[in-house]
Amino acid sequence: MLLIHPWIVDFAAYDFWIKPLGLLYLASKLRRTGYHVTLLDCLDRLHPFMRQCSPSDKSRHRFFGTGYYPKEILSKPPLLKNVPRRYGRYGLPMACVRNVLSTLEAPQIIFITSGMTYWYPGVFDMIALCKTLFPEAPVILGGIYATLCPEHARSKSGADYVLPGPSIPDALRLAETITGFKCFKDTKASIRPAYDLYKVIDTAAIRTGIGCPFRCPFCASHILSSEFSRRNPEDVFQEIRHLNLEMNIGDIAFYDDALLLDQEKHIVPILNKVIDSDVNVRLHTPNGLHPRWINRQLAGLMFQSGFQTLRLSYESINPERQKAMGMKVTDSDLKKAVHHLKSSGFTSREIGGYILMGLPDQTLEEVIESIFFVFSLGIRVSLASFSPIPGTESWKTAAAQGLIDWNMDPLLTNNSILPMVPDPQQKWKLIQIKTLCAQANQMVIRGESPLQNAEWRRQIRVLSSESAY
Ligand code: B12
Repeated sequence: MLLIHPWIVDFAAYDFWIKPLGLLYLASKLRRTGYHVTLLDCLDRLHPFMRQCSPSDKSRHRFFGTGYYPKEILSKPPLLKNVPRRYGRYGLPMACVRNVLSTLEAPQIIFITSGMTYWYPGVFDMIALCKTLFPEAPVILGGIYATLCPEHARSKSGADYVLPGPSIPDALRLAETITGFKCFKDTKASIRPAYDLYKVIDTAAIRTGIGCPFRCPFCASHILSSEFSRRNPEDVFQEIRHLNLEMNIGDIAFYDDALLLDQEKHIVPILNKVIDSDVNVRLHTPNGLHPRWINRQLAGLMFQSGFQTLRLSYESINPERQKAMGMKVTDSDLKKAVHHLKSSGFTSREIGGYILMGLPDQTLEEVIESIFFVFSLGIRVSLASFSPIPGTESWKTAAAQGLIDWNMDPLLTNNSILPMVPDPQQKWKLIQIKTLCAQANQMVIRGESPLQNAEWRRQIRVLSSESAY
């Protein structure tokens, strides 16, 4: 069985502890039922072939195991031809992937995962390559794009089977049918991602539960998994311990959507176990945390257990917008969370607040006021560009208002192009705001406040005073 995590095809990409968690769970399950499994992760920056095909460049490796990918420039698809940025394929260069694949014995089945919906060109290129190199092997496609855009994937990807959703059991049944191999019965209750398939690995992603009980209008979590369930804290701790002490992994990122919910039964025991053990790991939450649940006790446990990168979901200062998200966070929640985190020992550079920009009904003032508020708390700003996701409430509203087409090509929802901001001038201003925020974050890192910097304030204010959209 050959399992593949294809490239990212986009205008920009950065490795924030990206690992194909779903595919690694599938690998583990396939192995336990008796198959021989090989992994090709095109986004593995430590892949031994990466150095051969793309000479090592130290600057690619940055803090805590994150970093840049090599990029091969591609011509833009016609739908994106007017975007004034360079489009490309991120990850192991094509020649390198061909080399890796040509050393393999022909697989019986190829399983391919998929990430963001608008990264589908990388998936299609991989399927085409597999069909050329291994014409006999059926290709099974799963993952996020396959779940959110199943019809698109079925009609256009070239995969033999598209399995949307949490489809690992379906994939096992299909493998049995295709190969005629009678699988072993897998009796073990817990399953772990097969990280040992990497030759060299220094970071990992972990999920302590699936789904999310909230229904934020812009988020697809409930479509990807309709149930919300959590793993046993002891099982999660054992996984962290194994990754850290047996695999020597120093950085672990949580991929959960609601990590802190029901903390006394979940994250508190997990962190207590980490603190009371010989585990020595840096923990990160690239996916935002709910600030309301960060109290003094939890902040202390997070500090002691080794959290290094904390991203708090704030989204916006606009009270109407906060209401539309079910009051999941208020200004005072964010303020209190930051206070507890800082009193526990976290510094400004370690904490960031997510702000959404580029929403269809959002003014520039809303974005700027949200930025000012987050900087007033002495933490960094992480600006997330809004992109409508098929099946979400935001998608339905935008389609009903005629802002997007129901059958819109996923490429047009790329967050880099701010798809819900039609006016090029407004787009340009938001990009300027992003650049100014990056400069301001550097000030925060140096211990300065951007709000005390008159020139910075002037530059950002000029953008808002010109016009709102
Ligand atoms: C962790 C995460 C990230 C990580 C990176 C993850 C990655 N590997 O790429 C970080 C924090 C960096 C990130 C960033 C962003 N993310 Co994000 N992220 C997630 C999150 C929370 C989890 C994804 C995940 O790995 N899940 C864990 C594994 C186990 O699940 P899975 O891969 O889906 O696999 C399951 C099945 O699909 C199946 N499966 C998987 N592969 C295969 C293969 C086969 C063959 C089979 C049979 C089955 C199968 O098995 C698994 C078990 O059921 C999802 C939300 C969610 N709940 O899934 C959002 C999500 C994917 N992100 C989303 C967004 C919008 C973003 C951002 C654009 C946010 C922003 N505006 O800045 C950025 C952009 C990233 C970029 N351009 O680089 C959207 C998707 C948007 C889209 N159009 O596709 C999601 C759905 C969240 C949302 N808002 O609704 N993200």
